[in-house]
Amino acid sequence: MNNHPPTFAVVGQPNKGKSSVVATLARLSDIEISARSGTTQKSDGFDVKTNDNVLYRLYDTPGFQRARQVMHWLSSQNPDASQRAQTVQDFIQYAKSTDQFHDECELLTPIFLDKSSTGIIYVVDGSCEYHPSIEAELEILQWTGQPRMALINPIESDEFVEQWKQALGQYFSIVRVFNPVSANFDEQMQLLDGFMQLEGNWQGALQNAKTQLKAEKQSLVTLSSYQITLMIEQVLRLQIKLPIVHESMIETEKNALLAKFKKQIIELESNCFLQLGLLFKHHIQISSEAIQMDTDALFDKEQWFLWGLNQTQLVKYSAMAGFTLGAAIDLSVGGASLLLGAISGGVVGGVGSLAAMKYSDKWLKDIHLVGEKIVIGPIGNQAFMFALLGRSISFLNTLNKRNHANQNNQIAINDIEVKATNWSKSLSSKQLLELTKLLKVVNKRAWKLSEQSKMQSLIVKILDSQSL
Ligand SMILES: Nc1nc2c(ncn2[C@@H]2O[C@H](COP(=O)(O)OP(=O)(O)OP(=O)(O)O)[C@@H](O)[C@H]2O)c(=O)[nH]1
Ligand SMILES: [Mg+2]
Repeated sequence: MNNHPPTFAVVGQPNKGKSSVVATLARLSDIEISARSGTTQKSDGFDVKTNDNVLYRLYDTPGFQRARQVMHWLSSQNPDASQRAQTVQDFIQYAKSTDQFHDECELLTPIFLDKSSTGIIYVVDGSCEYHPSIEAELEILQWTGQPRMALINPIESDEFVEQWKQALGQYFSIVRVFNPVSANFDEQMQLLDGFMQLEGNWQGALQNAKTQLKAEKQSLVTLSSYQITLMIEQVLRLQIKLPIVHESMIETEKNALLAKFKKQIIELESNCFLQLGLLFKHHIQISSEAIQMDTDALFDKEQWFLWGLNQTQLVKYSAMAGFTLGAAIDLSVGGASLLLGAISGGVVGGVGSLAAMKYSDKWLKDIHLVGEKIVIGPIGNQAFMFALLGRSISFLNTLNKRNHANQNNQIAINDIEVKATNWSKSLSSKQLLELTKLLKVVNKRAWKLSEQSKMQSLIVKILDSQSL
């Protein structure tokens, strides 16, 4: 099977999304896609693979330029229906000897590279009106005699989709609407079902491709959950210390130390996002500006309840898990000071917490004196812990939804929108309590292997329910 994977040539007029279809299906982030017509100049084959297994192959091609002249040449050879495919191949030879039909030669050549398994995917734009001038293209493709499917890409709208369906139905056994920028995984798999209908010989290979791609998707979930688990552990264990040479240093150094602490946290998170990007084969852009904006977002307490658990859940599960001090302080003075208490309770474990209250910046409560050192961290704030988890889940959702056709804008790390992902709904009360306890534990000591894998499996549970 691997010697002759099913092969498809993606053809059509210039600028209709051919390269976009290839990029999405083959998950390529470096294929050239642009609003400029005539971007693709040469045919190029791309393997859709899992590990080193080639499942099927796609050819990206330049668009038709002189279809009517080609059709004229073909008709002038006067072949009967049984000779038409051969006539198209004769044309390719003829075109190689002239420089008039560069694009047609490039786009037709892959169709005949392996006669037994090359299908044609013809891409049109459903937001543009159908025009009979393209019928020469449709006829040429019909003359090749190869299995053919048409994809209507509603680039800007679906205004003319029905019209295209009527016209293309005359020339293609399968006509589908497919938007390479937004098509989700299931829609991509449905294309494979269509290819199977086109050609019985592809059944086994494409069924196998579907199975492999689904398994790969599941392994992405597992690998992602591992990366997130590691990151959460690193962030929640982070502590930095600064020796105090003289007491007057405390005031001057504490802000610098706090900034350094935040920076290290955001770097741990960014690094995790980079790794997730690599897994999903997306370029992640991490500029220093993005990091600054993201630092502001991550440390914006207003956003924590959106990312993580809401206040009621937080109080409930914290109390059940034994985060009692922070919660007790909060409850006595009302909801608004919930965070204050949580920070001081979690970080200094009681004694230092009230003394720490005198600092106006809430984050400075994490700074305390231990012997002759200023110590910051680890962060004991539960709202923050859940927010950290929620942000990575939301980032993963963004990555997962982003098709490779959508590559003009690289994903910036601060693209993660603040919104309730409702991830906590995918866990039972028992599992939420387990999660709270795990987060509490890691604030005090590194996770044991069994705890790490428990954390990972809770994250897998969440990711699965987000239909990643
Ligand atoms: N919004 C939106 N834009 C799309 C879609 N498909 C393609 N585009 C845009 O349309 C333009 C052309 O896409 P390409 O994939 O480069 O088209 P092509 O057919 O390969 O173009 P050539 O190589 O020039 O023949 C790019 O700006 C794409 O981002 C779509 O489904 N939605
Ligand atoms: Mg192209």
